[in-house]
Amino acid sequence: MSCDASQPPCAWGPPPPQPGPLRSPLRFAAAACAATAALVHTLVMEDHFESARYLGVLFALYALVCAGVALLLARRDTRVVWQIAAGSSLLAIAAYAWSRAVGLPQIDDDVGNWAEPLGIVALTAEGTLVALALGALRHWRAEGRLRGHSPVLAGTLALALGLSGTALAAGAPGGEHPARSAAMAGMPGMTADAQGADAHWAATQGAPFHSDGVTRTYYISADPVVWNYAPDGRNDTTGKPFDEVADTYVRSGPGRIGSSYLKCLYRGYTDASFTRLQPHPADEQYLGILGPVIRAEVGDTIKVVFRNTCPFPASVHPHGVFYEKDSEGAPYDDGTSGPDKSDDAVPTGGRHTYVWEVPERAGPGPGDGSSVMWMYHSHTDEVADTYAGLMGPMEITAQGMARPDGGPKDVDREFFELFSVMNENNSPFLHENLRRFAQAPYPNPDDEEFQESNLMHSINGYVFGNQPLVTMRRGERVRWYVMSMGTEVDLHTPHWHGNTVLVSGMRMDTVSLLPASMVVADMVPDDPGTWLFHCHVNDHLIAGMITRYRVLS
Ligand SMILES: [Cu+2]
Repeated sequence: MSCDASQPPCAWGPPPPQPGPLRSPLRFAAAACAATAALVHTLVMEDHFESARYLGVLFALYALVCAGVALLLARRDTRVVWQIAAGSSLLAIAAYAWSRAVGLPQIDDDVGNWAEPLGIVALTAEGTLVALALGALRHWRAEGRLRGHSPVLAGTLALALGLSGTALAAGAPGGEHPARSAAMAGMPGMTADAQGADAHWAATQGAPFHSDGVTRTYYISADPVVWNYAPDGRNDTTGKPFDEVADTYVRSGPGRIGSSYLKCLYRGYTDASFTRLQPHPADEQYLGILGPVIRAEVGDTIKVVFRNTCPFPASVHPHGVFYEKDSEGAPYDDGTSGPDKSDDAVPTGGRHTYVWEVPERAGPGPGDGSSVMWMYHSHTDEVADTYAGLMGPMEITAQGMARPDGGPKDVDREFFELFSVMNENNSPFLHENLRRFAQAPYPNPDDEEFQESNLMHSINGYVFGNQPLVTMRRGERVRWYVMSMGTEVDLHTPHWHGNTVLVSGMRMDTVSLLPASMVVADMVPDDPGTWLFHCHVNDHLIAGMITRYRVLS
């Protein structure tokens, strides 16, 4: 048969598309790229299901398509297989770019996250696959030059590259969104990988507690005590007599109570007979109105044998530790009855034994030092009880870190400081205090100036530097436990002159307190001298919330 050049198509014109094999020398390498893309998308499928269901479904479908393409490329070298390979990869690349540039429906936290390691591996595999497919479709043929095992070798190499790249990327720390990783890294004990998250949640506990430590018994009585906020009768921070501002709070006289008030305080006793007060050595006098320091180690059990001699019912309610309903110390409708109510309001002359367990979750967390602070206070009439003075500090030491008394053995000195505007107007003893300490004419209790005179801006129940000086040596490991109680005026900023502290890994010389917040601040003093330690809130500072500490060289 002859050929007429004027009648295309003919043997001399462009050849028609061939349905036969494309014979790309990199067929198996392309299959490896598809397999890599399938693997990467399988690895992140679950996360994407959690983010948005439709995205998880798309990831599953795409992983299936990739796996299919890999198999087909290895077995059937046809134009349509290469077209599917190129098309699906181009779609995936476009979706990736869209998710990073604009964001997908329901998901915008990937915007800007171009450096995700697994994403880069997938993009590389898909980009290579597109390039190989285009090459194969545009007649990039082996033409018999590549024979034997070369295509299989190329495929094996590409697969090895894809698998190792995927493994490296999956283990890379940057596998999360950078902003999310940074935010999580900011949380103590929190890392962005799954293992870190597991460790974080394990540290919050939840398992039943089995005590494997000792039982530490404290004998604590709520006793009526006359308390003087300024026993030295002068301003010890200035070394001078009280000025007019100080007199607002400390001077007694007609219609003014002064610096002494009848209060109800927690006091420690030596045993259940409650006949001998726990000795208060000179270096503990600074504790002032605070109840005895309760110390325990993780694993221990704390037992508080409580007696109430105050003229109103009281309780002991702890923070942080584990208690059952008979040891909570707070009356409310909690569905309990009988013995489970005996802790709520111990009447005058009554007793109750509180049992508190000390599981891991009551002790130091991943970002804490060797001990943490809690408090205990009466919660029968929470407001009146705490203004009466029924508050105390508690510290829990990490397992294996405790001295025999329960305090941390890596600390040389510990100080407990309560910053509170004691509102004596809300004390259950207000009328008794007026009768005992003020002179006639007696004021209307609603009188604003009278009320102001009863706001005792105190540290451990001391004002204007009257707290006994606490002393430490340069280079000692000093742990300060500071807390606040009260109402909206009780936002305090304890500030140390001369030295700095470390709080949760951050250096500061002023810490922030709100009512019932507790902060542990570690100091290794390097600056000997007598230094101010005061609340930095102006109103509080001028009203007497100021004391001093001394560092010996
Ligand atoms: Cu303050």
